[in-house]
Amino acid sequence: MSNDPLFRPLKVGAVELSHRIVMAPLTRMRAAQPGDIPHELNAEYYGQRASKGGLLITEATDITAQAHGYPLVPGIYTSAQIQGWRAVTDAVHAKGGFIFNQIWHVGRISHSSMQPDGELPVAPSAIPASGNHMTASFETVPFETPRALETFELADIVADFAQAAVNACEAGFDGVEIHGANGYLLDQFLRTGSNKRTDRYGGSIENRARLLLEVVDAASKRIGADRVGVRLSPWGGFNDMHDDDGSLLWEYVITELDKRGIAYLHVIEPRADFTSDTAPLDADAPDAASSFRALFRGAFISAGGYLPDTARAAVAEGKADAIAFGRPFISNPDLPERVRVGAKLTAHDRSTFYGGGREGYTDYPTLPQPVEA
Ligand code: 8OZ
Repeated sequence: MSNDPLFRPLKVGAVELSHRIVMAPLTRMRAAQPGDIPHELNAEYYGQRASKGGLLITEATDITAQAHGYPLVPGIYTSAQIQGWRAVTDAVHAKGGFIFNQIWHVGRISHSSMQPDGELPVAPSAIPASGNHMTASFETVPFETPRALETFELADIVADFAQAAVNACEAGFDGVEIHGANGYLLDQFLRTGSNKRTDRYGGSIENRARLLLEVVDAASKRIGADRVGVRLSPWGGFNDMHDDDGSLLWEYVITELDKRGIAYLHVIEPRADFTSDTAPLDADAPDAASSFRALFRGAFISAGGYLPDTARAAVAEGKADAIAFGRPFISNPDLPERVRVGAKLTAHDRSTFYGGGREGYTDYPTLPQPVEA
């Protein structure tokens, strides 16, 4: 067994990883149009980042047309999309890797130009996020006031998530990650700033957590809890998130997730600002991994501004079982190997993160391959 804590095996639900360097979900806006369909270029990108026994989590993927909130992001609700993802999962499995599909509904973080029939985005309550969003054609506009979902519509959203999980398995994914983070629909239900409902999905912590937990239960029933992960962003403020309950909300949600025996919990540290490359890590932010690790018995993945050394230390201390890297995985397709040998990392170029083709996507270099004797 390796002396390096990052290179020890780890069971994550139904899969057995051989190392603990996970590729974080990363929106890249490069699905084929029309139809938001994953294609060969995406398969090449994920295939480049696959490693034997390593786990990749895909970019956030629409569960329905209503779930859509950014141009050019992929879906997992049409047969063409499922077929497109098949090339991605094949490319990853060919290298002995594993891949989970992150499934999302953006809720109010959308714009009517991207919604079916030009309707308003939907949300727990008719409260817009502050600030601006993009339209289907990448124009910047203020957020629209969303339409509050009726109670009867929530059962459909739960069923849509569960169907997306089934579709993901049909596409060859090893499991799904339910996106409960970063101010999208499930997070909008969790937090008091965006959820003012008076039905059983609003008010108390139990009520606000109900939609997320129903989604987890429905997906688990269809594909098995050992193929379901959940991502949360405790205390995170991205997309205008606010909450009045401090730690209590997160303690309740994580305790409930623990009872369900899901494959993993993936937690974003609030110290990191993934929209900036210059903002330093916030030393005063609470430490989510230290706060919640003990509440969850499955695999615990921590994300947010890690470097190889801080990742190694976090795993060695038992703060997390595995570490998800975002930006370093964009610019280092062979990140696990570079971390293993201590090689220098290539810097990323933020200007090519979203949209476009190969540039900044599949053209980052790998280490020279050792020559066979
Ligand atoms: C950056 C840009 C667009 C989407 C998230 C899926 O925040 C995202 C996202 C991030 O989780």
